Amino acid sequence: MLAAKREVAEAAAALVEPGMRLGLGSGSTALLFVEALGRRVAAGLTLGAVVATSQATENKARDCGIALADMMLADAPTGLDLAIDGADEVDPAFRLVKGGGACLTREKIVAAMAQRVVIIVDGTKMVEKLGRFALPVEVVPFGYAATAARIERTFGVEVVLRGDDAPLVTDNGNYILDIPFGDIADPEMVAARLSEMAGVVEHGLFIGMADEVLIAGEGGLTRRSA
Ligand code: ABF
Repeated sequence: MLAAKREVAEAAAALVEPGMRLGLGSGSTALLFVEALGRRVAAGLTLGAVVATSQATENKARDCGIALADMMLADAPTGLDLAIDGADEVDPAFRLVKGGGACLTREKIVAAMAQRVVIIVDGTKMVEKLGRFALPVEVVPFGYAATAARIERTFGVEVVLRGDDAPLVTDNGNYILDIPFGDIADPEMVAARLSEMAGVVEHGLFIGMADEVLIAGEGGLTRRSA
């Protein structure tokens, strides 16, 4: 599995061209990509503005000698040439479930900024139907029990607040509710219903965002375009 992730991470780093404005994803595969990119930067590759989708990725990028733009500032980049990120599930229509690492909101903002979004996964992430992986939803802590109850009433599924002894707090200071759908029959409908709910910051369905998927498997690397 690690070898597959490394292979796909190296292939993603090879897609980066000099001067590109880049979005760096989160999760173990994306962090391997950041390491591979760091090696190219150390070898002389120059980049345009680079933004990270999580504190963990920010730390890794800095360790690898990659300079980052501050996304909290008014003059932060508003567009990117390429974003490279992992996923928890990818279906045949390139719809994604993301957020297993609790970074979905920044990941979606960065993907929305990018002209081209490349998703890097190992073959186990490719599914016929989304939903086996519980769908992460980032919610504001204020009134989160009411938000959870509204989600449960809407979809008839019991949600789980992420965290063991205490709620997990995201990089944005919010909580994560996981919805164990099992099978999402209509991802567009679920996405639309969640987006209009008070208290929901963002959900982990990424629809119409991925342009390409790089898949590492036993037979080597596959590249698919939307
Ligand atoms: C992020 O990290 C995600 O949105 C997804 O939740 C996760 C995938 O992690 P990994 O590459 O470790 O499987 O990209």
